[in-house]
Amino acid sequence: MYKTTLKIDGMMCGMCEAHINDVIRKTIKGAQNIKSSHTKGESTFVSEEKADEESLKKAIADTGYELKDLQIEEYEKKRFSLFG
Ligand SMILES: [Cu+2]
Repeated sequence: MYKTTLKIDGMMCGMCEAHINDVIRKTIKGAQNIKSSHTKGESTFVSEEKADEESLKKAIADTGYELKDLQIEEYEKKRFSLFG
């Protein structure tokens, strides 16, 4: 699993956050935990495969925003076991 953090220019309100969340959902297959913040100018999501920067950049630009930075880190899904 990978966690991707996007720096995005142009988000002004909750509607913008929803637009970006939609873009991520449509662009990244199986994206989970999609969250956007217009105050931070940041979106994050988790995915099985490494996110493709070029397709995200294009999809975000097509929606009227600008991808300024993209960081990917390995993400360990928390596992809970009843058997310790
Ligand atoms: Cu807005």
